[in-house]
Amino acid sequence: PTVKYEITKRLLAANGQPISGQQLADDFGLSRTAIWKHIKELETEGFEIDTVKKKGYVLTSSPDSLQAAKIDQYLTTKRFGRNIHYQVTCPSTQPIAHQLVQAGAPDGSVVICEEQTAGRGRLARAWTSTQGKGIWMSVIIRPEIPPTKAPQFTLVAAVAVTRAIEEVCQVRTEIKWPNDLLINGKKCTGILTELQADIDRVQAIILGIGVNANQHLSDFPQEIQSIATSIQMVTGQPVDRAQLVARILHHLEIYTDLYVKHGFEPLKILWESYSCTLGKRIKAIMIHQTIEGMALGITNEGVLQVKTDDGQIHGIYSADIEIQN
Ligand code: BTX
Repeated sequence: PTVKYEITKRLLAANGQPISGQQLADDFGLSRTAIWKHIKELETEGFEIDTVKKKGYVLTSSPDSLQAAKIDQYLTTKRFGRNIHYQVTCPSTQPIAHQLVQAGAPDGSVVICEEQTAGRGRLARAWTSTQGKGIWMSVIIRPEIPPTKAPQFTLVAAVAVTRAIEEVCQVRTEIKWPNDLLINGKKCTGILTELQADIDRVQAIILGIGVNANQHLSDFPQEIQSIATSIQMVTGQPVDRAQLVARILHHLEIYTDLYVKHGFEPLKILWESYSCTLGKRIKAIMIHQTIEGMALGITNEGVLQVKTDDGQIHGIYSADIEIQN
């Protein structure tokens, strides 16, 4: 961690109380001028800092950003989010996370940004990631599981994000199998699970999570305005994104550990309670095939069971789902 990061953390933790420049200088073994330079830099990043004579620096307001120090103040985890790579803008957080996996980044590392210029969904689709309005992050998870179990992580993540949104924003999202979270039938979150693996062992799961937090309708491109929504559009309240990130990581760590220890079964009940897919007539659109029928449930492996009109039951591993009423 850099000195600037440590100073930011101290200012945030001081809760509006002054921190003496001399104290900071002593603690970091720097001159007071060096500290002052860091303070000036923070001001250019949107932190408002008053200098109170003989008392020191007072943080009066901080920018709505997702830099590590902002998330850190809410973190309750042991591993997840303890190593945050923050960028203001990037094409996509996924390739950066893939590179960090190669470089040995530890379990729970996070890549997060304010804006993605080439955010991606599944099957090379685009994910709109407007500057400062959402949560665009990739979490590196290194579970001891075989590669065949990796797709279930999408479901584990869906439960974690649903619970976090419910707790921080007081709004209930529904999970549309496998990877969408909806509010009032519109998409507010997408999850993209990617993998680096050997034949028999997962090296890392790179879990891409995109949450629409504070967009207004006009922030979305025209072509998705009828299918997308943000939390603020529903609740009317701005979302504290840093707090929501910390809560997502909180649940993600707990559920990852639960999953690695006991498998998907204990999470299945939670997943089902949030699902809007089960018990409905659906169309499952796959690359080579489309299946229409009743969504009966998911197996202990997270496979969707669909019963077609001829009475046959099909196991679906990956598809786009249309819910028919
Ligand atoms: P998906 O393939 O299920 O959804 C992509 C589709 O969703 C698009 O084709 C479009 O119709 C619609 N869409 C695009 N942007 C949005 C949006 N902001 N809100 C609602 N609907 C939208 C879902 O893929 C997986 C998305 C993962 C995004 C994260 S963000 C951090 C990480 N980095 C990255 O590039 N992707 C992941």
